[in-house]
Amino acid sequence: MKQLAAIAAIVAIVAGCAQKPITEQLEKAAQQGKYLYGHQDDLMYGHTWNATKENDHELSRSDVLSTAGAYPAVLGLDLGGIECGEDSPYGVNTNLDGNNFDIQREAAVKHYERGGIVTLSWHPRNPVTGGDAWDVSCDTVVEQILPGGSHNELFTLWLDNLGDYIASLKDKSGRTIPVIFRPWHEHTGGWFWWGTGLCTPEQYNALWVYTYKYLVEEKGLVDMVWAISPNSTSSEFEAWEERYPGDEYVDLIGLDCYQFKSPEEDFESCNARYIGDMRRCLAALQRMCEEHGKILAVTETGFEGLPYANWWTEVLQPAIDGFPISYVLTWRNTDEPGRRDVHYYAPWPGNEGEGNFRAFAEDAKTVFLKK
Ligand code: BMA
Repeated sequence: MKQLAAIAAIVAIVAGCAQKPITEQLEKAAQQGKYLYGHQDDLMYGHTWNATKENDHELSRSDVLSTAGAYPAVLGLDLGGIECGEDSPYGVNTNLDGNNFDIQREAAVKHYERGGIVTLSWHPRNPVTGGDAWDVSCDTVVEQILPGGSHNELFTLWLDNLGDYIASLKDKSGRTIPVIFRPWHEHTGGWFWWGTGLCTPEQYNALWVYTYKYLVEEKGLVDMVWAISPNSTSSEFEAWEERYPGDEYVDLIGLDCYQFKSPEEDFESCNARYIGDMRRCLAALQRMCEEHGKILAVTETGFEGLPYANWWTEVLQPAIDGFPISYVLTWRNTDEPGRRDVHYYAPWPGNEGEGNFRAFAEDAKTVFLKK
């Protein structure tokens, strides 16, 4: 009998391990009709401050905390530049948006220890041309970095640097924290070197599987939730299914969908268009998630500069409510002089959208981190 119990315990442990730690948190929110709120680089900088520039290791500031009264539940961080190791073109130990990678590591761990979820995106340089993620001047980059290609060795080294950094995100007990990893995003658009028109669906899927196997099997990063994020501009839903590496390699399917307004357009039609696009895409993605047994999210969204004061409750919520999304993340609030009054996606103290954002945070459906 004792032996049976021991076997049962081992089976339970193994079965328990199979469930990735974060997935439960995300699934629970979606099942309760709630969604976590996320903000990119939230602890790293805001409208008038920057942890890297001030060498601030406290990491207690947040534009979201200052306006909504609570930290976002999801913290987005980007690894662009880590692949180059010491040769990061953005400066020593610095990511593409100026974050110091050591401070960023501390931010990730702090957020996790406060009970939050960390999601890592990655805007890697172009390994063939030496340009950035947006350099689409060469349409054979993916082909050249896959096994057998001329730049496979360099790319594998890049994955190694990336994996080392992710593995170094350790909590107090020395364990690597679980994260949502979201590589090769917006691949149904044509603006990143891994996008549509720059590689075949087979090559895209092979790139994903190569990345997965390297990070999971070689680097031992077994707790990552793998998120794939097609973008909304493509109305061909088949493209989402075609550029999908397979259920074994994906845990979450998210949508990247922004609101854009031309000067001629009025808010009424612009808001309606965004709500319509989002709902049409989320309906299709919900179906896809159900068919594949995956978690749904809005992995990136926002209206740059929040030009519509009641955006949160009058535009964003009507766009996403009713879908079983686990989280919704808005993009970053830069502090760069000359850009900070334009490039922000969450309110900051004194911004006219503050009140409406607080209403959004107080809504029973949204999940923030209590202080
Ligand atoms: C874009 C902008 C850029 C930034 C990039 C990666 O949408 O915010 O300034 O470098 O995301 O974070």
